[in-house]
Amino acid sequence: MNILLVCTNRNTLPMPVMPIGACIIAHASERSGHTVRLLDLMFTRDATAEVESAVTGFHPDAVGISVRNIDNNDMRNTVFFLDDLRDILDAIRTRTGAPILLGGAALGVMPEEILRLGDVSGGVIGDGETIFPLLLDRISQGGDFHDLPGVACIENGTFRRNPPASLGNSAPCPAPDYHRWLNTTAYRSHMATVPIQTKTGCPFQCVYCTYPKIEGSAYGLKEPASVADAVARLAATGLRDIEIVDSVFNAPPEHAMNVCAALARVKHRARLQCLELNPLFLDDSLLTAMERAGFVGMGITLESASDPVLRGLKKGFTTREVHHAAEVVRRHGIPCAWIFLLGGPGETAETVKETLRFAEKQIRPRDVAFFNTGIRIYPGTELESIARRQGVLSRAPGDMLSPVFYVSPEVDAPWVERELKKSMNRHMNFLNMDSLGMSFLPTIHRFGHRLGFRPPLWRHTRSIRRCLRFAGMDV
Ligand code: B12
Repeated sequence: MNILLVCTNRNTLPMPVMPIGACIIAHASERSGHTVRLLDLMFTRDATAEVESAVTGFHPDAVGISVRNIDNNDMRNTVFFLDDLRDILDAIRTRTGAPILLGGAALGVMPEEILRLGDVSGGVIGDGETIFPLLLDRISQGGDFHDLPGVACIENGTFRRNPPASLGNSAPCPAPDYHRWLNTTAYRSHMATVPIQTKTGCPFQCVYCTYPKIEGSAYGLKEPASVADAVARLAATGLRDIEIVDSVFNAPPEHAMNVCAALARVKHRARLQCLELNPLFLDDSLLTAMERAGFVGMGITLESASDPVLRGLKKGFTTREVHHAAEVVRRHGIPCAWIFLLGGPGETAETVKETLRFAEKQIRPRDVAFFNTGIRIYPGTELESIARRQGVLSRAPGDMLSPVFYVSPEVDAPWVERELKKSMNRHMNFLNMDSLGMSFLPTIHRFGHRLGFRPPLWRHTRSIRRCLRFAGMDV
């Protein structure tokens, strides 16, 4: 069959991200004997026109749509991405009667609401690479596919979904041939990193988080040697800035150590990074292993440095681990981005001050602190129940596709922003959501790339902010 895959993500902030999931699906569909075309809308001028022309010219027997982002998770400058999706689905449906199937992280977060956006045949929640080819087989044989694991649909107006299949451990690490499917030159010139996954699944129970909904809460570990092999292969094709996109890289800790050891054994020439480390499993042996493996950047997702908030968010660690992580990081050379989420359950003026104090005192000037204020509330999360109980949320669960945010009723959001801004004025290595949403950030990325800078660009936050402020900008 002719299979058209459309990647709908056009968001270039904070930088464009390569659609790893869609590339994996494209590869799996081709391996099953189909003729596949992947249309990546990231750098297109007129998305609807591109989609129309692809449908008319390629005559697809099935269309797969990859949907990554619902919104930008930014409470003050909210951008909602799914109006575009509606237009794209309409454009496809008016030109073909072929089944339209959705997939991608956004579908895992709010499947029902997204499936209701257009006239689609269904969607696959979670792992697409095993289910999508099976689903295509059924379509090619004129059969029904609605009993397959992970498939969701709207049937006679009612939402239905099957439990997802478990991927199991020791699967090989998928490393799609990005050059084959994407305009890799455009991505690289925007400082995009090349995604790779060492596992699926997230067993943590952070109250706000959607990761277990998207990937399941049981781990599916990729074989460490195959991760190293994939990294080496990608780097050999010039894709050297590789980012591990696991929900949390260093959990389970033995797996992260095994992956690092496997990476250290091969000569890969890649510059590795990962933005999701849990302080609970962060120690000298991990950072030494990461240094040997070739990491040039890492992120620690603390969210807070105050115990009442860490408890309220159910992070599973305390300020003891937070301070220990800071000590460990100082003993190593890998540049570090510390990620904070202000305004969670239990946040008060005092806890905000405690977190800012931690950042000001414990974070090395050459590292970066990134702060977001206000937490996106997703239906089905514990944060939704907390918000309803506290009277912060009144919208119906089915009405939460357009973004809604939580800020602890015990703290005033504009006050938090002002305190943060004061701290940012004193510390040029601090960033907030305004910094990530700057409309000229893509220009900075392209300029930086031309000058020979390579990801992660946040390593140069202090110099960039100083230059922009010198030019009169309030950043
Ligand atoms: C790593 C990550 C990042 C990294 C990406 C680095 C990189 N080089 O790729 C960084 C930090 C840069 C980032 C940025 C952002 N991210 Co992010 N990110 C993630 C994370 C943790 C993993 C994404 C990933 O690569 N997964 C691995 C791949 C293999 O999975 P996948 O692409 O989803 O594909 C699988 C399935 O979805 C499915 N599938 C995919 N497409 C298709 C198509 C069909 C037809 C089918 C059948 C199946 C299918 O099969 C695939 C293989 O199994 C997810 C959370 C999560 N656990 O998914 C959030 C997530 C995707 N991000 C999210 C958001 C909001 C953002 C930002 C907007 C945040 C911000 N304000 O800056 C930006 C947007 C960036 C952009 N330009 O679009 C949201 C999106 C949903 C939402 N709430 O709107 C998520 C879900 C987290 C959340 N808050 O819930 N992100």
